[in-house]
Amino acid sequence: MEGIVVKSTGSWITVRMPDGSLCYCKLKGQFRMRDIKHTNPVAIGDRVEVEHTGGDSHGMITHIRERENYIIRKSKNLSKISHIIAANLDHAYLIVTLAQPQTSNGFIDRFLVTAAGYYIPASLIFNKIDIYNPDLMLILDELTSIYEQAGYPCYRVSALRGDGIPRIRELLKGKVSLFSGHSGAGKSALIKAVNPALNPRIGRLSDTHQKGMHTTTFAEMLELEGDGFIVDTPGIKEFGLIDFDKTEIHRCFPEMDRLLPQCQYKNCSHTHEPGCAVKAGLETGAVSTLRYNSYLSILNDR
Ligand SMILES: Nc1nc2c(ncn2[C@@H]2O[C@H](COP(=O)(O)OP(=O)(O)O)[C@@H](O)[C@H]2O)c(=O)[nH]1
Ligand SMILES: [Mg+2]
Ligand SMILES: [Zn+2]
Repeated sequence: MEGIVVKSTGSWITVRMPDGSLCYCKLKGQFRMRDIKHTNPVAIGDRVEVEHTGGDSHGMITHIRERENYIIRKSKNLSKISHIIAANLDHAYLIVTLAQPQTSNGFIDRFLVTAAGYYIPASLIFNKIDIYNPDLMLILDELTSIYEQAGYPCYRVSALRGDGIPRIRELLKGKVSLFSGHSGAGKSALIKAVNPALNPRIGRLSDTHQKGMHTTTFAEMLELEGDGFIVDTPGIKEFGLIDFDKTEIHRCFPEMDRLLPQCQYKNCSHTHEPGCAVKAGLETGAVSTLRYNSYLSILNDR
């Protein structure tokens, strides 16, 4: 029987079976050493074949289905071994806040580049609109227009007040969705607003032990009532990029990628080349300066 891995932190791997029951599993020995690129041979979101061993509640994972996609944690050193945060994601949502805390544009663009790098469709959810003053609302309008023009849907919500929540609930139905964002942006509160029966830890990470310490936090997969899963990523600041080449970065900026055929050079980096359609787009407003600057900054530090 095939199930989906919903937890994989302790010594048991929790697999949700098609009937909704949970099965606590061990990995068959062969997998443990197979994949030396990753510290974890099985990750949440993995579709796995389970053989029951002790009644219905215990089993053995005998097969891991090939992943459609996955994201890894950004590694702290030059180690070639990475940790898979989650696999088989349908959509990635970045929870953005313009205040308390403020999410920087650089952070938003890095997230979007990463999602594109993994071929995961992404959207932005602007949270805490209940506390935005008129100036922030103007910024919100501006960002919404920039990102929607680039091809990323933008939603505005207040997890606290309930604005925009039914729409989000609708989007998540039947999907495996990643929730990411700065600590304190309201990921947990949003999850609770979408599905009050769920109880993610709200407002914990930023205040106590998170800062400065090497805390290991794990993503968790939460099952939504009425179909669907959310992958919450507490404490995960940035995702790692897989085998990324400078010449591919523009692919992760859809509005620039669309213009490449009009650049004079097929391999235009949109920096110094003559006849560059992206640079021309900066003049006409087809490409936003804010996005272009993020592009340059990502290009430069790789
Ligand atoms: N004003 C306001 N505060 C919020 C909203 N959503 C979350 N918060 C608060 O922001 C803090 C961090 O929320 P939490 O869900 O733990 O953030 P997480 O770290 O992203 O999971 C908590 O004190 C929440 O009560 C919102 O829509 N409006
Ligand atoms: Mg949280
Ligand atoms: Zn160009």
